[in-house]
Amino acid sequence: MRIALPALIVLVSLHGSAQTPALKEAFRGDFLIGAAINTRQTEEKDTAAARLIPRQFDALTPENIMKAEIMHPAWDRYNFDPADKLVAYAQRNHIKVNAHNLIWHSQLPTFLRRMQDADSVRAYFVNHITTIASRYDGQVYSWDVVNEALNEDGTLRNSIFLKKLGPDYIVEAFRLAQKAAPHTRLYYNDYNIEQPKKRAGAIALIKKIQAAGVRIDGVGIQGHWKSGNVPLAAIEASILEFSALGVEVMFTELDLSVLPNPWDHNTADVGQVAANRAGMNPYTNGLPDSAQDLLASSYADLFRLFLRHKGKISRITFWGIDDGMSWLNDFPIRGRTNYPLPFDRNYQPKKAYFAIIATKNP
Ligand code: 9MR
Repeated sequence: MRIALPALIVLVSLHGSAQTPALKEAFRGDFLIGAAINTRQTEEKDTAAARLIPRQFDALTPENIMKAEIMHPAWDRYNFDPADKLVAYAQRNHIKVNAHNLIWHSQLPTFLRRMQDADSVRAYFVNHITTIASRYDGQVYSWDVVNEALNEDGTLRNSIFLKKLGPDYIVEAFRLAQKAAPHTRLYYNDYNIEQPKKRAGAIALIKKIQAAGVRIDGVGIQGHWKSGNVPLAAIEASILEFSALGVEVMFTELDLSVLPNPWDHNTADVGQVAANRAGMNPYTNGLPDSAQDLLASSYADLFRLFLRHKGKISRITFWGIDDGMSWLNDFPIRGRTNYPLPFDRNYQPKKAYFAIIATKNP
């Protein structure tokens, strides 16, 4: 049987052969391409993932192991082992690590959640940032120093840190990180900060840090959006406004949910949950072509926008490698089957993957 050359190229590329450039190669010189990974992957327990990660990505973010709950389980006890392994894995594979994260209201260790007295919270805050940031200085490329400190209206979230330390705690977090990690880039990271009110809050916060003479190197827009409904105009305005502050702009937790939203708002607040009900989990037997196409065109629209502003964007990180590991299978409703990433449950590239790569050669 003879196969025409164009068909052959498509066949070959659909199987992810050497002819298809990897994401990191396609966007080399534009921005880093990262993914959130977990211990199963850094310990290389899964051979398909072990092959795929170093080929596709030049940046990684630990999805969970550097969060306070895991890294700092008791007042005087730190659990460095998983993060040390992750750093060694990244060094072996020449991948930059964005450490995630130092100060966040969520996933806090129990001893801190129970703490009433402000002096003890302050002592935790100083010890936590100083101990962890200094240990990994020169080992990781960057830190999400403060994560998700803002409400949707741009005011400060009423976290334990705001309540006990007051509104300057964010500047103080960056000041401590700067001292402990002089060789590490320091970022603020949040979801929905492309939206005008929350964006204005993030801009005020960055300006406040800068006015205090403290270093902040970048801002991470998480990018938990919906397939077919990506807020492109707000994203573009954010790229322009954030970069005008002289900081790197990054998209740090990109994924596009294809499932119905139980609410009329968009949030990545892990504290929020919704009940399951009929019609909320429509694709348990696979994603129909129409939904697959919509996901691909949504990703293509986004990457075209990213490329238009490539000089202002330093990294695009997907929140996970493959659809099977995505947090969106359990958020905001537990136990659904979502398809938000460029690789499917067998680590095979999806239409979205090829659509992303194709934005380089329109
Ligand atoms: O994807 C993460 C999930 O596995 C965890 O259970 C959850 C709570 O720690 O956090 C998820 O990651 C969040 C990230 O750390 C901050 N932005 C929102 C992300 C999705 O919830």
